[in-house]
Amino acid sequence: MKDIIGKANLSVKVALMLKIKDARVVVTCPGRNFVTLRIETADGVYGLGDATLNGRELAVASYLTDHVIPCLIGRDAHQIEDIWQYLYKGAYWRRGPVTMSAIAAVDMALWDIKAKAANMPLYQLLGGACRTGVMVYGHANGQTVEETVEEALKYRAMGYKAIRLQSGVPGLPSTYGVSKDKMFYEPADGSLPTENVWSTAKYLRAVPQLFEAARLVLGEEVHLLHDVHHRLTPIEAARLGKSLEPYRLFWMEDPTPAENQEAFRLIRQHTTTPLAVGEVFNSIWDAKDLIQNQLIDYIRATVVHAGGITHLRRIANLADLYQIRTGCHGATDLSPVTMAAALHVGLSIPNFGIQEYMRHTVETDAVFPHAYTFQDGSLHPGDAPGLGVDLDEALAAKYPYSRAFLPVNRLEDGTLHSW
Ligand code: EZ4
Ligand code: CO
Repeated sequence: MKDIIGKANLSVKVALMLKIKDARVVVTCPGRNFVTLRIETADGVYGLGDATLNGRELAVASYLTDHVIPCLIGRDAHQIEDIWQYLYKGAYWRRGPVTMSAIAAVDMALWDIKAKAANMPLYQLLGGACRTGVMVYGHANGQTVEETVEEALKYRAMGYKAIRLQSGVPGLPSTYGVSKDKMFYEPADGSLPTENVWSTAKYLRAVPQLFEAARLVLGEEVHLLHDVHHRLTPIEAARLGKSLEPYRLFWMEDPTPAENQEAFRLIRQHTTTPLAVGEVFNSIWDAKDLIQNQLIDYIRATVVHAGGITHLRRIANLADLYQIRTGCHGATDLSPVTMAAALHVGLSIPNFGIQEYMRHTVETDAVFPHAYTFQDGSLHPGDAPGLGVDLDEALAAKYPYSRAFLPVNRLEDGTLHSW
């Protein structure tokens, strides 16, 4: 009895007010640029948030340093929802990737602090685990169909249960999403944007051939995915979806841009290939019509670009009502801090679908030591208190910011693509 009372008293000792004493932004480039927010409380507990916006990193760094951090000092780190509302509504200028990435970084850091203060891995505070791990998909890509399928075999040998396939398009010199490096793919590749050439006709001929070969070699068990990178019009996407039906894709991603959410209705009417979209979304309003009209099957909004854990959970909750599952963006430009946050969310929500997982380089993993681990095609966030990711600032300082852009895409006659 005494023991029980002693334990109860211990739990009361958890600080109910955690005053934010300091916050700073760390920009580092261990192979690619990352922007990280570190919030520290008067008690010495600190939290990390990712604020990386590929190709526009310094805009978010300034937003945080110049406009957000001064408003945080002295606030109670426990008041995550109130601080979220304060930064969102209080800014007057709502939404947009820069603002929402900055808010996301604050939100992640505060959840990290709260879970550390509670001495629990974050997923426990979010309701606890709904599954044993978070199924991930890796990227197999190659210049030719043969090369791509060979890469996919390597992923399957590593235990992956889901693989995204991207192949070079015959007749086009280079294709976005198809890298020279295999395991560590980095699309932001120039200090000025490189230019790719695009032909929809050539692409639409090539993709079904890739998936026909992939099913023949890889069999029926493994999940196969494909990313269109917003390159098609709705009717072209409808045609691609239809032509891929025999190969039973897990999803066709970003078939057309979604500024006009209604555009997906047209694709939906023509194909049973499942649809995923949302890696560039930054708010629930970007997804509202897509979700409420059941125009998609997977929502790809992420912790870092869609307002943090607090807002992503709101999006996931709405999606759950309409039998839509999550499939969060998880490319290398989302730091290990975002990956960890995504894993805690993915483990704890009812409608988790799949998580993208592009491996970070050894240099990035050294700057961000983390507790999450890969096993049997799934990631688990680990049981360290908080997010389970740290930042080695001394090591980070050795990698100064290096400007890098995502490529632009032009049609063969020079017209800038995509819509
Ligand atoms: O183009 O992360 O699904 N993954 C992707 C990525 C994105 C980059 C953009 O920064 O589409 O490769
Ligand atoms: Co994508």
